Amino acid sequence: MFNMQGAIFDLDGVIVDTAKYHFLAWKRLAAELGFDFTQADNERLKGVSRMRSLDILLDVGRCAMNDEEKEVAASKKNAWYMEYLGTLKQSDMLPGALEYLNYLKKQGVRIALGSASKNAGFILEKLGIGGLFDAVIDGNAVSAAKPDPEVFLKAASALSLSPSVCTVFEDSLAGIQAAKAGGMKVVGIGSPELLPGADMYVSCLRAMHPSGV
Ligand code: B16
Ligand code: MG
Repeated sequence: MFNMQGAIFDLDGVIVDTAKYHFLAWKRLAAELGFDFTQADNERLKGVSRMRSLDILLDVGRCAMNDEEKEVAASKKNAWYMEYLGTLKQSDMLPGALEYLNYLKKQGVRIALGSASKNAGFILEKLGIGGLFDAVIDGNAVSAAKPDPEVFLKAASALSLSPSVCTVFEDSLAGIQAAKAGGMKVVGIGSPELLPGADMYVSCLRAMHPSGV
């Protein structure tokens, strides 16, 4: 494997599948606005910021909103999303994620979160894994969205490590581009066809654990 002194994890699609809850909330907003929003449309929102996601949704429904209306709509969607997250628990983590985090911890690898979500702290708390992270850089801490490397550079810096000894785990194309732009190794969670540019690919974090848990 790579010289991995730091491991930086994306949240949605890597540690936990929150995309299904985002989908329910965006679909509810679309219904209120009078149009349908499909699973295929939802794929376009993965790894994308909340406000950019709203723009994509409005594009799907051919709707226009001014900035004030957008703020109201995004807040409404987020309230529904947080309500859906209410039942989230540790057993909802993606296969092998908890085991791999614990394994890295035992190996002395420093661990950070690098997510676009402004709800990352809340989600880590619901999963009961906040204590495993040496640093959390989320949507509240960055000004430039992926594929800009800011989130991962801030994560490496918070771990006091050079990007060259950090490995990023990502499920979105913009995230892979961000990690490469930051000079890090990147493991794509998914397929090379959908996520070109990663250094290696696995279907989930279970495949990273040496004992294959
Ligand atoms: P929030 P990640 C991303 O998480 C999601 O993939 C994306 O669908 C969402 O719009 C974004 O977080 C912002 O989330 O509304 O909670 O701030 O993959 O970067 O961990
Ligand atoms: Mg993701």
